[in-house]
Amino acid sequence: MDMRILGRLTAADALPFYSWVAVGGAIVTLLGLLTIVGTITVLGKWRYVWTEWMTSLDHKRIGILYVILALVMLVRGFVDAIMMRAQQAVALNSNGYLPAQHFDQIFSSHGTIMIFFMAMPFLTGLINIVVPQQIGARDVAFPFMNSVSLWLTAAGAGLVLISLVVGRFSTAGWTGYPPYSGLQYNPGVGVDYWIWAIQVSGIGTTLSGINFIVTILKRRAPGMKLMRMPLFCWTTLATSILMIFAFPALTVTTALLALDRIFGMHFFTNADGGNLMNYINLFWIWGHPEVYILILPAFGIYSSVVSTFAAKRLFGYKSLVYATMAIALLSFTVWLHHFFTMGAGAGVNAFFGIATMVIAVPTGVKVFDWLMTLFRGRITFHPSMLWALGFIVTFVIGGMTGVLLALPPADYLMHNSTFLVAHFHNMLIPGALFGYLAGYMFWFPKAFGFTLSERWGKRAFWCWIIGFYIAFMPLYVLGFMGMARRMERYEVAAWQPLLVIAALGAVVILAGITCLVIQLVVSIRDREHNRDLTGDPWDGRTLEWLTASPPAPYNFAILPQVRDIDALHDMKRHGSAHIRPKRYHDILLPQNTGAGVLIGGFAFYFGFAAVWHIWWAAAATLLGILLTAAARSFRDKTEICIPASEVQQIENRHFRNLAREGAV
Ligand code: HEM
Ligand SMILES: [Cu+2]
Repeated sequence: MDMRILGRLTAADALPFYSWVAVGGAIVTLLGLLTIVGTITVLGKWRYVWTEWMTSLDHKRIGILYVILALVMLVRGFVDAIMMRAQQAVALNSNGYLPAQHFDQIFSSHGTIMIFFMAMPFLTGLINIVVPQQIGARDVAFPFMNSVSLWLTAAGAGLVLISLVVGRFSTAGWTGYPPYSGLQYNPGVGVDYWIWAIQVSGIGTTLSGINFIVTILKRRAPGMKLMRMPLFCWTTLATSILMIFAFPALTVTTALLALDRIFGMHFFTNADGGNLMNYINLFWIWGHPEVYILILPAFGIYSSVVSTFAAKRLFGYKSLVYATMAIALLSFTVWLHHFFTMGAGAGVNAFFGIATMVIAVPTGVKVFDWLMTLFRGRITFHPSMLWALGFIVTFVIGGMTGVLLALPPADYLMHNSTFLVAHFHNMLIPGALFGYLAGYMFWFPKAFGFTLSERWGKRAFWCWIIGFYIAFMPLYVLGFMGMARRMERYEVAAWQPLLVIAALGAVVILAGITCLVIQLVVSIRDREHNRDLTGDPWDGRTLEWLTASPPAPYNFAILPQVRDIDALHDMKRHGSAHIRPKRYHDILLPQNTGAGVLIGGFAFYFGFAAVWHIWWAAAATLLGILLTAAARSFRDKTEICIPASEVQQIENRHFRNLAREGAV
């Protein structure tokens, strides 16, 4: 152990002078930070940002912050992707433009960012914004814990970003397999950044899982039986259950790896009594459920979108619920398909191969139900609907390549090839990201009170889907041609044309990302024109469309009474959607607190200190977290009261808007 004041942090090897590309990345990262801080300062908005957003315990605000984090990290993760595509397009018999070590950092940070800091915050953000409203609640069960989760996630993302400026990131891939991630082969700080970024954000995710489970079980409006919940609430429940069972496994795995690295323990070194296969088993006990944590919420979003824009009740509601829960359960039974080559017997491999294929059954049920919902529906081609349609077609292709990989003998040939890279992008881009983007365009007006430009949304969709096919279909072929994943240079001339095509596909996706940015900018510019005063721009079917857009801090002045699956649709049919109560009551809401931000800040410094072995600082920050949590728990007054008169004023405004639009 290092006992110097700054641990192993010395300016000489901390700064990224090993490659000009890395220096460029560091500068861009710093400029990005400066731009954000500078803009808020110049506009004089720090007070507003702090009191209205950073310290807010309102689930909708927390959700929006999560989504902003996800979109920023999507751009960062995509920059990594396009750099890799550019490198592989030119690296035939040459070193390309990226030093090997740097290329390795890029695929590691790309995978890590996309999974942990793009997809996870995106889905957590959407759940936060939508689920409490869909179940007719005023907030999540534990609003303060919600804020802690957000800031722990942000702290983890911060650690990945800072690794580009001070030190380096891991070169061991997003999975961090030993022995390469062990001290012997990877003595620098890269793997430690990876470990602590995951550790800090992973605890936030576990807390989120607890929060959503309790929220859904305890906070439903009167009459909202479990079997009347919108599908998105069901998939949230399933995802949250997976979060609380799977993430602790990851926490333990990376903690053991940290012990190996810091204290020379031997959990995962094959010498001295350890076994690296323990790591791989533990990692995928988290890792396989993780892909369903990413995909199930998207399934819920597609269910909402498809039934809304087909103007029909969801076909086979019950079968969708059972299929969701079956997928959640089965996801824990297949982890071994990630290492068929471990050397287990044929019987073990056959079991896990078949278990994997069984998941195709409930998934097929879902696809069937969505198609039947579309059948004879009055279809509106809103961009969200396009994402859903693009998903159905593309996801089925990815599913079939997955069944192929589930055959142990086939997997022996393909598992480390670009075929695998094509397969999992084929699942995760349509199966997760398209769903989040569909949800983003669907619920944006709910969060902000105006709709997003449909024209730019459609352009974004077409660029993404076309770009996806051009970028990833060649990788299937390259896999058959024997190209391994994670190659920074190669000598096989026949691969190059396909890699160039794949790079062009990434450029088309870049156009898609650009469209997303333009969409946001023009929609904000035209917001008065796109204003939605009813709170229900798509003739929605579920309760979130009953609230105003943006909703009052308390969502519902009077908790709604639920009598049907599509609660709002049912109310509209009976003319009972917007009935004024005789009188309003005082409403208690959680009071803002800076404690969540403080805990996130401490966690960031804890991670940084642990990476650099600055042990006194690590101890101090842990103490800081404990004291902050203790101080917060001693506070008696954690709620504010919105008096009935103020509720009435807010509701009057909403009813005036509804009247103006002819909705009441
Ligand atoms: C947006 C377009 C995307 C492009 C162009 C892209 C491209 C790439 C490339 C070139 C690689 C390295 C392939 C190799 O090993 O040779 C890669 C790896 C990977 N990508 Fe993506 N990607 C994209 C989106 C995503 C998304 C949305 C996710 C997850 C939600 C994701 C997750 C991963 C993971 C986990 C790896 C493996 C990293 C590793 O090898 O450790 N990617 N991607
Ligand atoms: Cu798996």
